[in-house]
Amino acid sequence: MGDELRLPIAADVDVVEARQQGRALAAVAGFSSGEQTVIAAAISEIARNILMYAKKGEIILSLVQNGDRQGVAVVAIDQGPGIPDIGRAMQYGYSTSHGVGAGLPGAKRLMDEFDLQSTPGQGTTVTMKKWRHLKIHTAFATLPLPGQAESGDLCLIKRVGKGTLIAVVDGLGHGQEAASAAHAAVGSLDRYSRESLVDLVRRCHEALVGLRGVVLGLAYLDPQAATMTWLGVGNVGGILLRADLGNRPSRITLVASAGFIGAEQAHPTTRSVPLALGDTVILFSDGIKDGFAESLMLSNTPQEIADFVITRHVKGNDDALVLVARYAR
Ligand SMILES: [Mn+2]
Repeated sequence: MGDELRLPIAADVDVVEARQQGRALAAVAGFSSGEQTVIAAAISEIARNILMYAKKGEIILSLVQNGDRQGVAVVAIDQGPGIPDIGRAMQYGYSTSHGVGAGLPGAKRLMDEFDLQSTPGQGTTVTMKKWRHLKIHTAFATLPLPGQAESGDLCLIKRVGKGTLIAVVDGLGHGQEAASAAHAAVGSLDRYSRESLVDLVRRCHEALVGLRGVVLGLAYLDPQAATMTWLGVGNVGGILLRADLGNRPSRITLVASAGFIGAEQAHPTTRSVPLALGDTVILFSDGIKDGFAESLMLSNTPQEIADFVITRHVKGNDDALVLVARYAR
């Protein structure tokens, strides 16, 4: 970190070089191939802007870090004539030259942060950054009650907007009727996944007319806001295990509302908690024994954790399901 790559820009070949170096640095920072292309394109635009208006200048590339996030910073400096009207220069389609690219507004659109400083007669400095957002990694494991063809425990893992909706649904009892109720509830969660968690509970309630009830744990993890909202109804478990044990409670337990969904309208309350890098959320049905958290290794992957819980902590007298989600790179 902190190492800068300074690239002179005075000819077309320099633009190509800056582009390639920017792509390489983005790869080092862990950006996907598609994101590398976006960053290279933004570098191209500001490097061409230097050639077009100032004839020569410099592009400075570096890795940057902000809390949990990593990214790439691109600074373009020239001592050219400067931009007399920045507002106008940032409008699409505006160009005093006969360039073709999307120019500065194009670069701004491609990056997460964009700052332009320009003094007529002295030059222009463009500073832009692209951040790698953390992701939600998920896994689950399930084990039906021995002798039953179908499990009454189901889960949903679905990308919704920028985040991920996760749910563990346990149809009351076990066997085919429990499975039918759980399928109806999960189908409803899937269909109305963009609605609020409280509305989703109502949707499940409506979908369960004439069927058995279900209990469920529901959470929406938003990697950009770094928050999780969750709720529970009935006998279902949820824990948030903190990756960083310093200064914070190392564990938060989901407090589920009493009852179940399907008979009376449930009115659960949602709770929001901030997420930090490496935090791990586990939702589980009551076929899993309580108290497994102490035995977990948070260095394991979500799938390893799910497999471990389903192998070692199943009660054996009910269907069992465990869902693991982690906020990580
Ligand atoms: Mn159960």
